[in-house]
Amino acid sequence: MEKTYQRPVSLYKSSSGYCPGCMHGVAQRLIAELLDEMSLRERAVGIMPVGCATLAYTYLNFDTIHAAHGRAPAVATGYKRSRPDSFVFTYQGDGDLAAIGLAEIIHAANRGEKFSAVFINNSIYGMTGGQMAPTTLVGQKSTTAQGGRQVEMSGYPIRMCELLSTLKAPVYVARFALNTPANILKAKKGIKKAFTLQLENKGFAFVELLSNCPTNWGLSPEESLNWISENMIPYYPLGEYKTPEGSESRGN
Ligand SMILES: Cc1ncc(C[n+]2csc(CCOP(=O)(O)OP(=O)(O)O)c2C)c(N)n1
Ligand code: SF4
Repeated sequence: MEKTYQRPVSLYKSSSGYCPGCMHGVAQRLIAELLDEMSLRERAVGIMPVGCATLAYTYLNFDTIHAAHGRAPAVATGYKRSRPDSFVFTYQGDGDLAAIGLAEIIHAANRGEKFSAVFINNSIYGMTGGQMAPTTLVGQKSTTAQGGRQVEMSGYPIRMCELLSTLKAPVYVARFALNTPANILKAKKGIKKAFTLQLENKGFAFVELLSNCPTNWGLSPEESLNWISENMIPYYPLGEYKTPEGSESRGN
């Protein structure tokens, strides 16, 4: 019988320490599958953030570097510039990328650095117990906003794709979601597009993935996936915001 499902070589044979139902594991598996399929494992280096996202280095079977808070784009810049033949990607959560490291990501994107950025938006700080992040939705409760996010106090949730796609340099800016099998397959295609553009030496690519945090949202894994559809996607529309062709195709 043909074996259609197997562990990518780019993924260690270990059990996951992520909370049950957390989609970080799915996002990381997509990356591992692509590195295998695109024969990139030997020259890949993943730049890891702080937060639950960083645990990726425990599971990914290729070189990784752990960057200080929010500094993954700066480390990726240095690595890629000094070793242009390497394949470099960052993997960051929303606390790391959109709060602590907001300047780093904006300037790396604006310089058109030739690496790929994978951004996990789970609307909250996962690892440190569910504080409000720049992506926390209006009214969404968190440990530091127990009555729900209030615009008067905290402003509106930041939409990273919309913000970065106003810059001239990035070649690809797109948002996908990990809430359904169909959307997971679309996300894989989007990450592949970003990786391919790097291989073609085209420039900076940014892929946002709407994800979940069942533990800090206080929901079951299934409820958390529904919560993405009902609450996150309406505020964070899916689609390609910037492509090399200059076209836009939102809402797919
Ligand atoms: C009290 C405290 N403040 C700040 C930090 C630094 N820190 C480490 S992980 C993290 C949260 C990261 O959240 P996010 O980037 O959203 O990633 P996730 O955990 O959701 O993957 C922060 C702020 C810390 N460890 N402890
Ligand atoms: S705390 Fe949230 S983001 Fe972290 S592993 Fe658990 S579910 Fe995932």
